[in-house]
Amino acid sequence: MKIKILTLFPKMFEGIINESIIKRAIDKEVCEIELIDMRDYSLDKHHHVDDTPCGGGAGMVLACDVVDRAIKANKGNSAHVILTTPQGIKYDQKVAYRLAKEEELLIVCGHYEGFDERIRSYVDEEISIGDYVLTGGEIAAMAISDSVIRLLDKAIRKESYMDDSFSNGLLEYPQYTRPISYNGENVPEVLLSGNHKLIERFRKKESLRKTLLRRPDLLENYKLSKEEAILLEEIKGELKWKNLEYYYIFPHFHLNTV
Ligand code: 6GU
Repeated sequence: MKIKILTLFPKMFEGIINESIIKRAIDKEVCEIELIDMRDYSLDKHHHVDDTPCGGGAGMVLACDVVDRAIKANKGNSAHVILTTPQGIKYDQKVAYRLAKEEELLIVCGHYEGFDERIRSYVDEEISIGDYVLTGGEIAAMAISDSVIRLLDKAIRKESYMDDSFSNGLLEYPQYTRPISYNGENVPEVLLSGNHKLIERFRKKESLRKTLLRRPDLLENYKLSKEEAILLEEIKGELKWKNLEYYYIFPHFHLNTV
């Protein structure tokens, strides 16, 4: 896969392209990341890319002609063009899987003070990485690139992401490693039993328990298998299913109902 990123701050990406999994994926030619400085597409001799807002008001607005030229010069005939903006569709693992199927992505980093509305006409879709505001689209572009690249064949072992939180619609089960006993907390015995059937059942159940306690919204759209439905009933029995238990296990959880 090729990912081209149109940005005013190419240096911000040095960290992710020079470290860890993403660097390895680039070295293995699983993907290529090209950083393109939007300023190169300004016709202005001072390389201005933004201007004051029509109608007045504070801040500067990224100009549509600069972005249009930059997209046209870099999209080739097949790149899927993404604009990062808090007004886009909310990014999640499903979107990551969809984007991972593209041959080429062109990510246009939104501007911290706003961009000309007409830029929307030059992109295929708009993506937000959550309901909070970043100073610019660069960190969003990094989050999108990172989550897509790790799904590419040969970037990481498939088994490493098959059980990821969200990949099957649930949060991931808890993991442990040595020491077996630490500060009075022990690794669950079943994980030391060598019984793969029981281990699988434990993981499925704890994955459901985590999801129920931390992200009950994910369960609303999740189709339970027969086995999972039984496990979930077991869990609810164990928790005695009172709202107060949310606080006990997940103290930062905000209750909407009392
Ligand atoms: Cl894509 N851009 C900015 N500036 N802020 C965001 C965002 C994107 N997603 C969440 N917050």
